[in-house]
Amino acid sequence: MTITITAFERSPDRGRGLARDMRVRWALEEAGQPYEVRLVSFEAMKQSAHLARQPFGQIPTYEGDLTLFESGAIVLHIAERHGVLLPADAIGRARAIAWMFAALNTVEPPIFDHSLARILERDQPWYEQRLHALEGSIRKRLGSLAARLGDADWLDGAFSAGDLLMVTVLLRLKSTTILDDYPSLAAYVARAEARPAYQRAFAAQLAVFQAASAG
Ligand code: GTB
Repeated sequence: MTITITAFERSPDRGRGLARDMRVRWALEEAGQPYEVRLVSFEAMKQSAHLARQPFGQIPTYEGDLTLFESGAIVLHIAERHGVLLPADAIGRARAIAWMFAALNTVEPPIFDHSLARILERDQPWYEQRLHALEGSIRKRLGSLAARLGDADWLDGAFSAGDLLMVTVLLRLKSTTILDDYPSLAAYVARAEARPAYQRAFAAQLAVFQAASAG
C-alpha cells in the first residue's frame, strides 16, 4: 500500500515545519511508514479533485488504506493502524487521545489566532489590544500545561500522539519570545524536536521549500 499525503507546493512558512502536513509526516516517520507527497498549489486545493479529498480545500490529506482529511484524524489513524504513538491499554489510549484533543481544541486556537493576527491585522487600530488579549489567552494555557507537565518528559507516560500534536502547536510560538517564559515547555519542545522521526519529517518538508526556491 502506498501512502500519499498532500502538502503545499510553496509553503508560506518557507520550510519552517509549521504547516500541518508536518504532523502527518512526523507520525508516519514515527510509524516507520514510507510515504509519497502530492504537492498542491493554492489554486489546485480549491478544485474538485482536491475537494473530493478535503471538503474545505486545505492540506493535509492522506490516501492509502482510506482517504482522510483533518490532521488530527490522520495522526490518530496512523497511530491506530500501525500500533504506535498510543498506549496499548484502553485507559492509557483514551488519555493520550484526550491530549490530542487538548492540543487541537484548547491550546491551538489562541496560538493560531495570535499568529494570524500578526500576519493579517497589523494595520488595524486595535491591533496592539488584540495581540495583548491573545497573548494573555496563550499564557493562561501555557501556565496550565506547564503545571501539568511538571518535570516529566511527556504529558502522560511515554511519548504519544498527544505530545506530537501538542508540540506541533507549541512550535508555532517559536517566532515569538513567549515560550522563553515557560522553560519546561521550551525543553519539552526541544526534546520532541530531537527525535529522529521529527528530524526526518522536518528535513523532508524543508527539502520541498528548497527545491521550489531553486526552481
Ligand atoms: N483543521 C485542519 C487540519 O488540521 O487538517 C486545518 C488544515 C489547514 O489549516 N490547512 C492549511 C491550508 O490548507 C495549511 S496548514 N490553508 C490553505 C487554505 O485554507 O486555503 C496552516 C498553516 C498555514 C501556514 C502556516 N505558516 O505559514 O506558518 C502555518 C500553518
